[in-house]
Amino acid sequence: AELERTFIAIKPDGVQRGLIAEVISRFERKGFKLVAIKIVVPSKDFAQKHYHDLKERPFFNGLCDFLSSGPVVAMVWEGEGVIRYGRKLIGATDPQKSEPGTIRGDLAVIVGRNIIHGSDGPETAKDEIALWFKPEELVKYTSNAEKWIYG
Ligand code: DAT
Ligand code: MG
Repeated sequence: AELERTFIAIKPDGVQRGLIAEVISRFERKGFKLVAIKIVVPSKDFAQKHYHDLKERPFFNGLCDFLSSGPVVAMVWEGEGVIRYGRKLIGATDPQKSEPGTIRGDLAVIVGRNIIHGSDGPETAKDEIALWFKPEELVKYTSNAEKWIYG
C-alpha cells in the first residue's frame, strides 16, 4: 500500500460529546491505519499556527479560542487515498450541507461545532503532521489486515 498520511483531529466538542470512539471507528473500519494518536489541550498560540491559513477570516479568533478550549484528540491516519477519502468521511465544512452518512452530517449541526478536522491536501497534511507530532511519535508497523484490504 502507498504510504499516504493525513492529520485528523477530534475537536473539543467531539471529545466532550463522547464521540472519540465513533470517529476512530469510522476510519478504522474503512481500512485506514492509525499511526499516531494523543490527547492534548492546544494553546491559543498553537491553534493559531494550526489554522494560520484562515487568519484573515472573521471567525479566526473564535475558532482558535474554541480549538484551545479543551482536549483535542490528534491523530495520523495512513492508507491509499486517505487525505481525499478522509475528507469524504468527514463531510462538508458546514454540517447543514454535509451528507448523511458523513461524520459531520450524522453528528453535528453548526459550522462552529463540527467535531473534526482533516487535512485538505498533501501539503497541509505534511505541515499539520509536522506541527502536531514529532517524527518518532509516528509508529511504523504492518497491520495483519493489510493483505486483506489491499490484496
Ligand atoms: P474544514 O474544517 O472543513 O477544512 P475550513 O478549513 O474552511 O473547513 O475551516 C476550518 C474551520 O473553521 C471549520 O471546520 C469550522 C470553522 N469555520 C469555517 N467556516 C466558518 C464560518 N463561515 N463560520 C464559522 N466558522 C467557520
Ligand atoms: Mg480546513
